[in-house]
Amino acid sequence: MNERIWRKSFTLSLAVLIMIAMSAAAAAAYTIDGDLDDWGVNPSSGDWIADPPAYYVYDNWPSGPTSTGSIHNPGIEQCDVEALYVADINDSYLYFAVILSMPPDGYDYYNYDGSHHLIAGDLALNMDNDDGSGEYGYEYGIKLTNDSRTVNGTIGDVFYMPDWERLNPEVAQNCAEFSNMVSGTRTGHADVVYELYQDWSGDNGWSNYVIEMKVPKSALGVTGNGTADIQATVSCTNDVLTIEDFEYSEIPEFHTIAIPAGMILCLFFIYRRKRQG
Ligand SMILES: [Ca+2]
Ligand SMILES: [Ca+2]
Ligand SMILES: [Ca+2]
Ligand SMILES: [Ca+2]
Repeated sequence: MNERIWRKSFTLSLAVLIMIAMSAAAAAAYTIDGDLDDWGVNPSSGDWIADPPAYYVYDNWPSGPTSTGSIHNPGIEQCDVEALYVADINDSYLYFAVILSMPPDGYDYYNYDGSHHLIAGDLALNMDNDDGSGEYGYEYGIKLTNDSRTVNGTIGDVFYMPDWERLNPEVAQNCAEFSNMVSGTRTGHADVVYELYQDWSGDNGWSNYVIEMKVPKSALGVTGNGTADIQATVSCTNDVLTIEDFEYSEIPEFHTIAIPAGMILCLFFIYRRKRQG
């Protein structure tokens, strides 16, 4: 082939391949940094609804907004779970975000019989959408606190077949049947950021917090497409948000990533040899 034409067609195909690779990278849109701008969410500017393909539910006590049809009173602002999000962008992970008012170290609630240490509930997943598998149907959980009453491990650890308990039944509103894992079989680890929510640092006289996480589908036993139920709550179960029938996709096969990357590398080396030769 004429050298000049060869070079021209090579440059064109390289440009196309780089564009394909870049658009694939752009789809990996969620950065685990405690900022939900990448979800299209910012309550300070009234943006509670996440951009597609994310699912959302929100219910902010006392003044709304709410997507649940009512505004639930959690007793104290610290127990308000404000929003829950989940997304699948057809890569090897599932992405979750929670907006809540419970600090990462929990909150000491005092009443007539003393102090009660409240914490965030662990994220609960009914990955097979079968209420008969897993306690209360939720056969997977993601550990979200270091509280010693919960299952041993580090924040982000994923557990299969956890024993779910309500940690503060003595002050519970019983909006959910359970809150935290006390045991289980570890299957993997999620990236988790749980911190003060910079974009919406408080409401109703108390701070707001954000939990953003990225969980390998392999740790959740994903073997194909499916639907899941997800629950976020607090240890007294005074508030709960659930997303039902979230549709997730199978783990992408290696060749969908490897073939374009390999083609770019091959072309690069052919081009270099031709230039040198
Ligand atoms: Ca983010
Ligand atoms: Ca609130
Ligand atoms: Ca709420
Ligand atoms: Ca189940």
